Amino acid sequence: MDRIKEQFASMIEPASLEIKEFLKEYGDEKVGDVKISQVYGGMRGVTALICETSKLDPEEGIRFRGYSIPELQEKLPSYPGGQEPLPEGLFYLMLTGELPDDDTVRRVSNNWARRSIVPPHVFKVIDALPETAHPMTQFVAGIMALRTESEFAKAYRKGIAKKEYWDPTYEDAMNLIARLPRVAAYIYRRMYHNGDHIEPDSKLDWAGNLAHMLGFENEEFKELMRLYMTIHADHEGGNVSAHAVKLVGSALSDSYLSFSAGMNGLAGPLHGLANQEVIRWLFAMRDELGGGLPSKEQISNYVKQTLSEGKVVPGFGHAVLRKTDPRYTAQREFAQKHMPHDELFVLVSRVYEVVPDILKATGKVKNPWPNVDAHSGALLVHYGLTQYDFYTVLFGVSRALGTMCGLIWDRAIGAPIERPGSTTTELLKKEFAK
Ligand code: CMX
Repeated sequence: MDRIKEQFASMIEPASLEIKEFLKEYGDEKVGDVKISQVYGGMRGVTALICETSKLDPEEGIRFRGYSIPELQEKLPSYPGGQEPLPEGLFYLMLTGELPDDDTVRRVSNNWARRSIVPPHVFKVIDALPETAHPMTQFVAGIMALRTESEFAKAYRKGIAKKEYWDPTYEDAMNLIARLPRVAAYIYRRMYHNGDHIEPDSKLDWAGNLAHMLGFENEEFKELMRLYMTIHADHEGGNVSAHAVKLVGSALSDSYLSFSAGMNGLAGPLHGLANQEVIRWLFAMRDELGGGLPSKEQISNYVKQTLSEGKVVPGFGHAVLRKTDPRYTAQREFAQKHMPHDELFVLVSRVYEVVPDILKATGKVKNPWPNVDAHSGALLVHYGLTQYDFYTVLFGVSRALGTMCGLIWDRAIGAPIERPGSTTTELLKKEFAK
């Protein structure tokens, strides 16, 4: 058994016991009342899930196992000579609740490198799709093709005991995380570089190797990938991608089935696809205004035009957050450090100065501030990754870290199948509209 797995195995019993005892004592307490408006309103603000890996505070933003993004930047190990946190470290933190040292992070890197070989049929499945198929379509097809390797599906068929479910789930999760960068890079090179693929470099870390396979050898870009993969990894349990993984996983669907469900959710424009939509929208604005850097007044008019056409301003707003997303801030700081005069970064900054007041003035947008997707594309464009249709795939690779930790824990503690109740308008009216 590998050492990470061994350590995780030793945590299962105490954690299960803790939950059991907590439930015994407090199981009948209430965590809140649900209003009819919440039943119709996408369950906003209803606490109905357990997610141990991270918690989102509306005012403060995300904390991973209690650590904010600046704290992760300070406390997680970096690549030799680098400054950004290694996503391997965040994975370990989310899985075990403990901060890793350099050795542990190297162990995670090596573990994933050992598992990273993608079977050839996965590439054939991707190749069977037209090159014009959206990268997220190709990504989900690739994930489903990887499912032939599912250890959980094999073990379940043989007749595994409930107590052991976590073990093949851990294997699947680790294999999936290890293989996703290769699948993502394959799609990118297939679509945008004539299928001129780049072999992995097993000496590199997980995110550095992804950059390398995409075709970017610039050290700064590798640092960006490390930061990117860290900040997109998890956003507590109720967002569409994380919840879809958890929901589908609760039927004992394996990691591949569950993760692809999450990726189908991430591919929606109100969720992860917003990173592509932001750059598409910024480029369209620039083109319409004749190129160059638009003035604040021009941006303001363009934003108002977007709203008047009944569209959303991509990259702004959030279902939970009520302030600027700290993931936006982390990316802004990266830009200020590495590319302060980049024209697209200056445009993103101007948009930040203009949009919130306009959204506030609508009187209905609850959070006028930018989210993670408002910034990520500008950084990628700077280093030459301009093919914005691909951006959500990068988000997806990162999201595997949090969702797979969650799934391993769900199997370890025997989380039950999800089955919330539903009702009808007629029944609600009968009960309340007297
Ligand atoms: N532009 C225009 N209108 C917006 C808006 C925006 N950026 N954000 C919210 N609104 C509108 C909503 O569409 C809604 O309008 P209606 O009442 O006419 O339906 C109203 O304001 C109230 O919405 P809300 O309660 O403030 O926001 P929700 O929780 O319903 O939705 C989100 C949250 C993210 C879907 C929404 O803010 C949005 O569409 N933003 C743009 C897309 C985006 O950036 N998504 C990425 C989010 C982060 C991520 O998951 O990656």
